[in-house]
Amino acid sequence: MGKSALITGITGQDGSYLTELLLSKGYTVHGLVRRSSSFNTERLDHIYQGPQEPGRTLVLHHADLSDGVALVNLLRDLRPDEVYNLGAQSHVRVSFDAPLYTGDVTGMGAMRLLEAIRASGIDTRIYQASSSEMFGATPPPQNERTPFHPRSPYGCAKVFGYWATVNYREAYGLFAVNGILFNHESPRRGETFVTRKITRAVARIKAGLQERLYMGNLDAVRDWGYAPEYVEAMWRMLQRDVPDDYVVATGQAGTVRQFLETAFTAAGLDWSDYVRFDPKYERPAEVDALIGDASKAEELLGWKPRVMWPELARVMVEADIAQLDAELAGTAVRIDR
Ligand code: NDP
Ligand code: GDR
Repeated sequence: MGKSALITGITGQDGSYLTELLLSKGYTVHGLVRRSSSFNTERLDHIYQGPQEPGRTLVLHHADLSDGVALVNLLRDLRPDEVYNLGAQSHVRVSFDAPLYTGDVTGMGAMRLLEAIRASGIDTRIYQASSSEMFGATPPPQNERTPFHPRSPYGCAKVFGYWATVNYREAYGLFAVNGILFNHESPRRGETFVTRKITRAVARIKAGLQERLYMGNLDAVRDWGYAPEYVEAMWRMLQRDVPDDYVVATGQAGTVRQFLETAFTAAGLDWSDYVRFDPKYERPAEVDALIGDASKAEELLGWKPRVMWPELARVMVEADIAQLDAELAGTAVRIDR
């Protein structure tokens, strides 16, 4: 029999790519989905399996990271071989507006899941989606030994989740790992994160549907990688003999301004004709520069990035143009890469 996994945050960017990866490896995948008043499973539509389908390998369950009892019940019933905790309020700017909620779901949610594993007494491995945002103000390059200095409620919550994961490993011998992932993007990236906001705007401006793009700090430096490659690293971390923590990054970074220029140029446009500043998109405290050193992941996981950010920008522009064309033609299809 194949392995089974439970993914929190299965409806998000990474959750959808990880599900595809695990299904391709013969896993049965269980996903934790939170209740929403409208459908929130769009990224999974192309692989969805209905409840009536015999022998289905993708099963969705309603629960929430804020509901510890639901997590215990779910884990006790499913007894998955692996758990991937990808669920979070993951938007840094929004975390300043909803700090307690972010702390509860993104930070305490990780602890609830760890405690649910311990309390249900099951033998499972757990991956915690830690973040380069934990490094915050500490200058690059950042690796596993770099001190944390978070700059947002989101960053603080991720630091809590990180140490909770280390603590459950040390205190209870849980196979618990932290993947410290730097920014990773794709055509499935949420529309309000900077890369997708830009590539989506490029497509709309090109089609004559949008005149301006309002942005915040263009000087921020980020190390953007390609999400499907990053979920492969998550899986590899749980296949090792010993639990450990790993940085996953490309090591190549650009400014938001450079990303803008590359994305607009890919569509034959000059970004400075369209982009304007709006302080609304600035943050009370900014993370100036993140550039990761993933040599440990390369050495121990055999993981290496292939797509660097300029190519990624072009891929995302192409995907957004194709998606918009399909929407305008009334033949909308998901762009899967
Ligand atoms: P997304 O924002 O695309 O997805 C977040 C997921 O969490 C969604 O499935 C969302 O559900 C779910 N979620 C939100 N609140 C709750 C809750 N209360 N209970 C259960 N689930 C909830 O994030 P990504 O896929 O980009 O990232 C995955 C994880 O990795 C996150 O934890 C993120 O913080 C972390 N991370 C991401 C990086 C990146 O660059 N993408 C880098 C480093 C870390 P819904 O669809 O209903 O909103
Ligand atoms: P980040 O990603 O905060 O790094 O967190 P985001 O794409 O939101 O911002 C990147 C940088 O761009 C600057 N910026 C803007 N950002 C947004 N969203 N909108 C704008 O208009 C804008 N203008 C400038 C930001 O100030 C920032 O410096 C992401 C999330 O996926 C986290 O969950 C994850 O942990 C980290 O990446 C690693």
